[in-house]
Amino acid sequence: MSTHSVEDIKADSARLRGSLLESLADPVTGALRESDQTLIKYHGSYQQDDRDVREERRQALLEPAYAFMIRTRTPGGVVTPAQWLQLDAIATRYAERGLRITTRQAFQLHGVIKTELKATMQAINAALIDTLAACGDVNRNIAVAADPQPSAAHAAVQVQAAALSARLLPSTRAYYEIWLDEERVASSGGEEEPIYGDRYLPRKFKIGFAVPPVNDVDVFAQDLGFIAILGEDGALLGYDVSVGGGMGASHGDPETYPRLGSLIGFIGPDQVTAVAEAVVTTQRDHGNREVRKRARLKYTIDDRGLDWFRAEVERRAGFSLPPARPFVFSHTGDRFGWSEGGGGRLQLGLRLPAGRIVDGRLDGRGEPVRHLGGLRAIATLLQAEGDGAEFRMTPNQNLVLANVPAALRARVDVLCAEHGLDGWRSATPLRRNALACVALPTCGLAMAEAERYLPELLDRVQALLDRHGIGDAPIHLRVSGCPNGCSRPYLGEIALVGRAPGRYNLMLGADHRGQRLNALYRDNIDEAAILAALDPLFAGYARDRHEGEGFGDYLLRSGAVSVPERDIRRGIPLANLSEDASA
Ligand code: SRM
Ligand code: SF4
Repeated sequence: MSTHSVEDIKADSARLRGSLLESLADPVTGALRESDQTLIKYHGSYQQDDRDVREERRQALLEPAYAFMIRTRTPGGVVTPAQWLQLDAIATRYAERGLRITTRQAFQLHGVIKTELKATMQAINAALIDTLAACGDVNRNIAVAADPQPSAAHAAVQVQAAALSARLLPSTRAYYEIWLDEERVASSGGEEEPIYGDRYLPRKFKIGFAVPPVNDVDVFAQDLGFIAILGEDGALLGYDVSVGGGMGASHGDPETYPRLGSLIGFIGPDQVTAVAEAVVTTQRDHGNREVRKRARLKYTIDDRGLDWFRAEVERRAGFSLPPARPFVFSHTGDRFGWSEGGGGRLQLGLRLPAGRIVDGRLDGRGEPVRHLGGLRAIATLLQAEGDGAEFRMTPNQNLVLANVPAALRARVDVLCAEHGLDGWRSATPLRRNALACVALPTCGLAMAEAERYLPELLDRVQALLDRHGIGDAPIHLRVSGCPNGCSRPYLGEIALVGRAPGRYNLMLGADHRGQRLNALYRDNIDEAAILAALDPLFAGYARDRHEGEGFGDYLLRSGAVSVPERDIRRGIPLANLSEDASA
């Protein structure tokens, strides 16, 4: 769809209502009218079709197997055990393939048919979770460091992120009228949108809050990133602000590229809303509305310059930003297993391959899993006896059971073991850290497999590592079915980016801290060629790596891969912030 038609659809939509009610009521097709397919995204849903049966249905002269994906707005990915149980019941009743934890700490449900869409939305809202603005050209679900344990400031950061998420919601009542039967009133369709205006943003917008030393949210991949700066006593002093991160690119189009965010300064905790609104409205007013592929904030900044952007943000916010303060990231991964959670409580990090939570088959290999049932049993226990325990989805598609009373540990362990949820115990670091986007069969943009291919790929890469005697190397591997980069592949030490069925670009050389992008190593190759390319690199790494040296860092040191300076964010202090403008 051209940029102009998306811009027109937004402007003509009566604040995101369009003809959604008519589209939903149309019994002749499982699809929505074309413009409503754009608008429903702002309500947290995508029209999709099952690509596994697309050709078969075309030949049988049937319309595609249309169904809807629904994504929640769950800032920081936090839900109560009761909400978990409700979402599980909704997924079991209305969706296919269980629950899916996304790389932005949301739930996705796939395969909801049009006639059940409204009931599903109502059930989600009855669980006190909404889906408003989970997709579309607005601020999306806000990502927050998932592990509450390393810092006492974490709770304050989570509260601030949730408040910002609410603050940046569109004001339209369309969502409540269409899905929750709120009565239309005279002003319906003409609501003021003080932050967004009538055309909303030029493109999607993403915010993340990191709490060093962990960079699980990949803060430099966010349009707007807040890096918590903590005092010696652990108190929250404020945030360094990063702008213009983003992963999406198109094959063969140098006008599009992944970009790491640039630091523009430090703010106090009470300045978060003002800065966020200044950044969002600057992008609203100056983002590219002509060429949709160039409409993300990263291009606005590169086109106009970081100094211009910072000055504009300062002008709108009404204060200037002092230089960013020092911080250190050690890694982007999750912590698995039990740990102290503060206040005598415990927490448990669980590995969920590619975030998919199902009972039955997890992948094409026929291995049975019972993760959905297992987490249901755990949620039931925590609901009854957990006394404030909660589920936290991580940006690495995993789960943390937080604030668990120590007395429940043994019973949770039994449930994990019974349902195969203790896979983290035996998983190698490669398997623990791997990410894959959804891709086929639901993603309409997928060029190659990702989630379904991950287990097989991991088997082969692991076997290769084992052969070189480095099976325990903590390598970060990420797979995306296309260059849009939903698994943030350009921040993987090894990444496969889909080109065509069975073919990928092999990207290498990112670091463990989310501060360096990788680089293209081999273009459009199949699995055999990928393994052949990795083989000598693993041999060299096994032979020559320094103590504690990551694979990506080794590849750079050995000269196998080079990454341009603009794709690296060095640790603060930066001597001269404007140098970063060249990035
Ligand atoms: Fe994404 C589009 C899935 C995180 C960059 N993404 C899509 C769609 C909706 C396909 C579509 O437009 O038709 C995918 C739905 C697949 C499906 O069947 O469920 C999809 N994206 C996902 C999820 C579910 C991947 C996952 O495996 O977890 C993640 C949902 C996040 C959430 O809860 O909100 C997801 N997507 C990301 C991320 C990572 C992040 O935000 O940290 C990125 C890279 C960061 C960025 O935005 O730059 C990302 N998704 C994209 C893009 C490229 C945007 C661009 O600037 O060019 C698209 C395509 C588009 O927007 O046109 C896209
Ligand atoms: Fe789909 Fe591409 Fe995103 Fe994967 S990276 S979910 S294939 S849009």
